[in-house]
Amino acid sequence: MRNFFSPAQLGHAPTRELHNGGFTAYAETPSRAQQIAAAIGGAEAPGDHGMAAIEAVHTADYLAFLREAPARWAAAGRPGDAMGYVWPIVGRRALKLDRIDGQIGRYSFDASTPLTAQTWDAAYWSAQSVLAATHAVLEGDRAAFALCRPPGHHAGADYYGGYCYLNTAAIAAQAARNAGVRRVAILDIDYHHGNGTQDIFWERGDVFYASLHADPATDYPFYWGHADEIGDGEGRGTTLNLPLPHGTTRDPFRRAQAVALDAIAHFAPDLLVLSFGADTWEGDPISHFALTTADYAVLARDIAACGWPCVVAMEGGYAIDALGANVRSLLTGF
Ligand code: Q9C
Ligand code: ZN
Repeated sequence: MRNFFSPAQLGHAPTRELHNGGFTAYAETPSRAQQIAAAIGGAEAPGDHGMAAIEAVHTADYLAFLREAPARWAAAGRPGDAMGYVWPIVGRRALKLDRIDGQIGRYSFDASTPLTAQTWDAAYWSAQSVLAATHAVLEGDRAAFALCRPPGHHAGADYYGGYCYLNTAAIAAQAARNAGVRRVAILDIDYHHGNGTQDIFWERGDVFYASLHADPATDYPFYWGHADEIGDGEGRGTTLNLPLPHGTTRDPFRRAQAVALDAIAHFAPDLLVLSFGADTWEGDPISHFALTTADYAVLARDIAACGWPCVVAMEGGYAIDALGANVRSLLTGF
């Protein structure tokens, strides 16, 4: 199985985030990617597939904002990383504002996701890694792994948040569609709901989104991922949310995954994108499920047994010392 990762993804290193009412060290560190790369025997640098696949998912004004915001923040005389502090209430007009602070509110949804001068390059190469894995699968590989970091599933077409800037799973799914793949399914087994991916494909009948995640009644991102969210319009019935309680162990997780795989099988995809977060691990510092390292291989075998060509995109996972072993365990299942 080929693995893809670019060293340019390491440049993004925000110093801190707002967490539980105070500033803490940023959890989504460059060392996450280094630990994973070391544990899986290294990774190939992706080629540069350019902007087209990114522009097929994200709006032009959002991409321009992401690229320009850090310089504008610095020009405003601000030290440190660009961080927002004001957000529009749901339903407010999407005003075209001038000041950087207003624009951060417009293009983000939380205070845990700073922008740095290196953020754009790292996110761009994270997207190139998933595109390289997608092309490997389109060219006949059964599965390929993209060591995406920064992660992607919280980023929408025109917003960032949850440590995510460009939605790598969505970029992979849309690139496959544009290459002629008729139906694509995304299975998201990160601890958190992939609100960005859900939003991007909400009204799409050609891309199925299924997610297992901590119940948003108790967990981030709170405002998405409830069981009654099923998509709309052409996409009505092609979104499936399976919230799970704190303490979830392998067997209930595996049963929920089987429900998702059944629904995906009914949809009959030609390709699967797996959004994989290892923050479901029992020792994760910001999460509350109880999967073990060995469980990931079991879950991956259940997925692989369905027979769909599979692009695996890395999402979360914050127990740095266990992260490499957890990803290696998952990949052995393919
Ligand atoms: N006090 C991913 O796993 N912080 N993102 C939650 C709770 C944001 C996680 C704060 C968690 C984002 C890709
Ligand atoms: Zn997560």
